Amino acid sequence: MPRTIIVSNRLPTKVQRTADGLTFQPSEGGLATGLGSIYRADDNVWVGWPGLFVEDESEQEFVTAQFADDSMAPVFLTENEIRDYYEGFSNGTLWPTFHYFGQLALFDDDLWQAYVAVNEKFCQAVLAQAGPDDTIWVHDYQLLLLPEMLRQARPEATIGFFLHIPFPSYELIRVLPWRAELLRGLLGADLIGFHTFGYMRHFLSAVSQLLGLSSQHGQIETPTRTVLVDAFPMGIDYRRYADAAASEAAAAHVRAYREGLKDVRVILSIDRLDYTKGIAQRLRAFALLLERYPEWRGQVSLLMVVVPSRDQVAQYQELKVEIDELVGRINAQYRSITWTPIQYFYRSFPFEELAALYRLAEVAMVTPMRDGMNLVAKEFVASKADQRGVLILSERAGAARELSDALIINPTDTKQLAEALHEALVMPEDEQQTRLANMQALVKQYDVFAWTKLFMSRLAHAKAEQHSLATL
Ligand code: GDG
Repeated sequence: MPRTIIVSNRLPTKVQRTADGLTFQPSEGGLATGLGSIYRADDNVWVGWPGLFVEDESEQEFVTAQFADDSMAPVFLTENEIRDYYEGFSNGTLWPTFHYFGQLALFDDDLWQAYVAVNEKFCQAVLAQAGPDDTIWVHDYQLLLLPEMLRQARPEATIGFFLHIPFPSYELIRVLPWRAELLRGLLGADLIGFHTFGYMRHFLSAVSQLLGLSSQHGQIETPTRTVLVDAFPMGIDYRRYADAAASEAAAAHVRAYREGLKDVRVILSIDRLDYTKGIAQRLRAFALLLERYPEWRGQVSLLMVVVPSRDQVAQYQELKVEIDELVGRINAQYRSITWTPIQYFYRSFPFEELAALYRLAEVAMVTPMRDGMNLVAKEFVASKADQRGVLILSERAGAARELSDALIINPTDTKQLAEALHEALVMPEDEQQTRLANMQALVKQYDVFAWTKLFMSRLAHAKAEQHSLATL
């Protein structure tokens, strides 16, 4: 029976080195949840890096055996590969370029060579798993070259690719010395998916301007094949968030938090530490709210969760210092003995507590500078059983295309953001309800399971069309 091989940089399990040896924990990420139903079924398998350096051969065998029980095949990376392919080219070159932070991008041919070599390594790992009739679904910016490498090895294979981050304007892509290779790498796929039509348009324009390949209705004609390109906005496991937020466990957490917070109103902010997320701008907007509307002092707190991420990279360390200083300054300026303006956490929360935070908050500030989709926005919407709450959402998050009932803002416009905060805090309940009901209907219908199903069926369809054209 044909199988599905999922490929992503990280496996959907967190492996950690502790005093007692290696520990394995399922990841709660959206991708792991959405694809969980696929890769655990039949003989399907997920190929990826376990997320840490495993040098010892016997330890590698132990990890491989643990993963095999859960339908996963690990790709081990050396310390140099982690530094040059992952932290270097993926997070130091592609991540800033694709999020319009071109000035931060590294242009270093050694990093590029490591990226090519690791994509090759993934290719070998996939080929070791995949039979000729299997479907291969590759994910994200760390593996842009993989579709074409697989195509060279298996010309008939069914290969899908999904990009989780924005695809930027041609003007950013053209700056990359390796732009043509990257685009050709992607064109090895039969179907290339993006979160929005905007990203898809940018991709088609880059392919046309840099490779001279035209397209019609999302179909690119290469000299040898037709490649289909389409938008598939990723969803969440709606029920999981709605149920968790409505649970007695979440209610108990909320009661406990309320003892400390008293009746202060809560604005929520949750992200990984990243310069794309607009965390510092958000803090400045909150400070401006307190300055312009002194009536909110003592009444409202910003509960800000920053999840540690990429803390080996200098830019991320600098951003952490900037956020620490801003929080310190704003709290020192406005706080009282009984009220803290910003409740700041630099850590992650267990899922049950995250659900409680979504339930507790009246306003969520999701204001990235750029974000492929942003699942936090959808999770907040799903968590509001009583349909009370306001989402403030950046126009530059992919989610803004669908969640048009949020208060949509430009995250660099601090004044607009401060005004949106005020508007959210005074919004009548019936208006909150109408907006949330509209957004809930959408997030519920296009959940992560629908997303997976749609992508897989489009991929099967694209392949079938190619076959019928080839036999004409
Ligand atoms: C990339 C793209 C795109 C956060 N804090 C905690 C926690 N989280 C969970 C959230 C959410 C996930 O992490 C973050 O997902 P996002 O979509 O917001 O952002 P990225 O990590 O940058 O993801 C993004 C996504 O891929 C999917 O395609 O939407 O644009 O950048 O699920 O709930 N989970 C727990 N504790 C925390 O403290 N348990």
